[in-house]
Order: sequence, then structure tokens, then C-alpha cells
Amino acid sequence: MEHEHHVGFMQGGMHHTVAKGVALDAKIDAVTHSITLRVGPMTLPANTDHMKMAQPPDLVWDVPLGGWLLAYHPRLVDAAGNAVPGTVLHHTAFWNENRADFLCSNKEEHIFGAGSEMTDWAEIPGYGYHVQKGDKIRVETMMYNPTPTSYDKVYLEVAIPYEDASEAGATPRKNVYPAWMDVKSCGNSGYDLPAGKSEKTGTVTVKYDGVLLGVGGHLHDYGRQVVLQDVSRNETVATLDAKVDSQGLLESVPVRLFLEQGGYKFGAGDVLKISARYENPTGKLLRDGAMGIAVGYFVPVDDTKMAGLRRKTKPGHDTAGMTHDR
Ligand SMILES: [Cu+2]
Repeated sequence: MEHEHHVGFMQGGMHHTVAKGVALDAKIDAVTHSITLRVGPMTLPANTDHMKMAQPPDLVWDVPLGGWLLAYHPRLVDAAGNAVPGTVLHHTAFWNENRADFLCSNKEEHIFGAGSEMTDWAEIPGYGYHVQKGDKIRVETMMYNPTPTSYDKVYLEVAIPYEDASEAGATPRKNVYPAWMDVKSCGNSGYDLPAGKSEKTGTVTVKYDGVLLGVGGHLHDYGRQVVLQDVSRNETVATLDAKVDSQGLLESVPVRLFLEQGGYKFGAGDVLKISARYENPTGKLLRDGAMGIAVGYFVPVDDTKMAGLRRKTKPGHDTAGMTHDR
């Protein structure tokens, strides 16, 4: 099987210094049915951008059970357990190396992501992301520190409630597939952010009938708005206006749910258009400074069609701590 370079969410084309001693630890609490992944420790000097910061290597989590991952609750803490502001997380991205993305088969299935806004992915009752025991989840994390305070021994923790299908009394969930609808279409997500106002648009084509349960957005600092449209139906699915602070730094992007209407219907062949608006007040082009992604959960009408997205683990990707220099 030929080796393909995976198209990274964020590190494609970049050459970062790799931070030493950063490991991935997984703790499973069988009583509360929650797994906590912990990436660290990381040293974050004050006033350091993401290009200059030494970055954690890609780390791989071996899923210890078959069943469903239900939610993702990220937070940043120091060695003493004190909260560290989310603003130092440039972003983290989880990828299932055993599956292809349903919108962009050149990419691995991107199951979770968060940036400075520390998006909490809440559980949607009745639904979950299906995993098989031994699935390899690659965790990419990029840090920065725009604040005047240095942070030492920082850990990124992500709590993941789960349902173990092998347990007596386990409640099967309906499968959801994370949908990353990107202004870069199926290419690398990052792009150069020009000074001033700018807008970028891209399209992706849905290949399956199904519904979108809801949609949120992923932007970087100075991002203002994400719009998702179904061009084939001439409809606007959602317009998401970001909350930013007085400097234009990103605080949050809202989430729109379509649960009450049974989800927003997509048909196989529908072309989706994504637009991201930015207002960069710095007066300079920020290299690889922007992303614009509408993110939602997709539920196909016929789940059996999604089995074709499973693939064998690529050779050379089974070692925690390996880095990808592209
Ligand atoms: Cu990003």
C-alpha cells in the first residue's frame, strides 16, 4: 500500500521546532464512562507566536474499546491543576488514521478540533462517533502565547465521555460523522491572512444523503463570520457571527442546532459553499494566520455506505511521538 502524505489540519508546509518531553497520557474512568487525554507538559514563553513556539510532536492514542465517543471537553491546566487561559491554544486536532473523511477522502477522518475559543463539543443524546478497539487517533496540537505572561508545564486535557458497546446494558448510538466544510475545500486548512478586510470561499460536494444535526465554526484571531450555503438548493444553512474582543482576537463562534427539525437535509451531489470573513487590523499579512471552517455532525440516511471509509492503518504511523515534517 502506498504511503500518502496526510493533509494536515494545520502543520502542512510548516517547519516548527519540536518541543521536547511532550507526551500523551490516557486515563479511563470506567465508573463515570469518561476517558481523559492529557498532552504535556508544554513550556509557553510570553509573547511567542505559533511559528516561533516549539510545538508538540504529533501523538497517537490507541482507542482501548469498541463503542462510541460522545463528547469532547477541552481545558488547559498547569502542573498544579490551575486553569490556563484558552488563548494559548492555537489549536488541537484529532484524526482517526483508520478512516477517511466522508467529504474529502484525501484526508483522514477529523473527529475533533478546538482553538483558542476552546470549543466544547457537547453530547447529542442518542448519537455518537463510532470507534473500533485499536483505532489510532492522531493528536496534533499547536500552541502559542500572545499574552505577556509565561506559562510553565501546561497540559491540554480533553475529557471524552464514551459508551462501551461490549458492556452489558450498553445503549447503542446512532453514528455521526464530523463534517469539516472548509473554505480551502479539500486542501490544507491554513491560509495567509491579508491585512484589512478579506473573504475566502470554497466548495465541497456531499456524496451521501443525510442530515446535518448542527453547525459551528472554526476561525482564527480576527475572524468575523462563517457562512455555510447549499448552492444546489440555493439556501443559506447558517450564518455564524464570531465574538471578538476589542483587539479583534477571537472569543467564540456560535453553534446552530437543527435538532428540532430533525436535522438540515443534504442530498448526495449537493454542493456546499463556505465563506469566511476576516478583519485583520495589524496592517500586515499574517502567514498561515487564517482558517475558515464550518463544522458539524452529519448523519447519513444509510449508515452501511460509510463502511467504505475504513482503511488500514498506514505504515509508519503507529509510533506515538513521531513528527511529520512536510
Ligand atoms: Cu485552525
